[in-house]
Amino acid sequence: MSDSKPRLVLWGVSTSRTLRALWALHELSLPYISRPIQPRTGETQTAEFTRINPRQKIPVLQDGDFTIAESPAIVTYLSEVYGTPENRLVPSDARRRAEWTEWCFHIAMELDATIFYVMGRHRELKHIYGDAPIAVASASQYFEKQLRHVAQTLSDGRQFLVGDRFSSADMLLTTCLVWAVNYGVPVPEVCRDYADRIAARPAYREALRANLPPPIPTSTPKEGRP
Ligand SMILES: N[C@@H](CCC(=O)N[C@@H](CS)C(=O)NCC(=O)O)C(=O)O
Repeated sequence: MSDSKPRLVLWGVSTSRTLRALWALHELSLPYISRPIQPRTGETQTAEFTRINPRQKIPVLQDGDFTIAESPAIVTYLSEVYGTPENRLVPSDARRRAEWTEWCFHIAMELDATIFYVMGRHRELKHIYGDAPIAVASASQYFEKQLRHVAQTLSDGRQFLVGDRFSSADMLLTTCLVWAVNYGVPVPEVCRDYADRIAARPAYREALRANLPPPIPTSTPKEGRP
């Protein structure tokens, strides 16, 4: 990549999904421009952004004339195009890659959808999506049940979910686990220890900072005013 203006543009900050995309950019040490728009502010509904992502969702990555949405897809794209053998986030061996695919789909479908869509929407955001305490309680139990195999997989002392190196499956899982812990969902100790270990990675800490919403501008007093 040239030293000139970065060609990667990442739209979105402040959510667990935008964090994943930022985390990948930092794991791969890629220069990028951040467009720090946020959900539920109207910024995802503008004509400009709707042209970029008709789904009106963040995160979205632009790489020159190529646009890609969905956090797991963004992370995969960045690794496949810009990753090196040392820092790639996707396994290269066919069987490891098959396991990685299985975990990514499982986490996105069973864990992310349960915790972010059902619990997040109908508890934290119930003023927008409606109060549904039974759905929230049952999603919490479902999440707990789905974590059993995660806990079993991690309990043989392994550091990472797939093989013996860090991959984007760890990024997806960690973002779900951190949210679950913060949300008071029972998370087995082996999963909490794992999430703490993964979240200690320098790129995660950098991404957390990059994911902060921009400060609300304070109005500067106009000249001549008291
Ligand atoms: N499956 C998508 C989910 C993206 C998504 O739902 N983004 C939400 C915020 S977390 C959003 O942009 N909502 C639009 C809005 O509320 O304005 C992903 O993983 O990227």
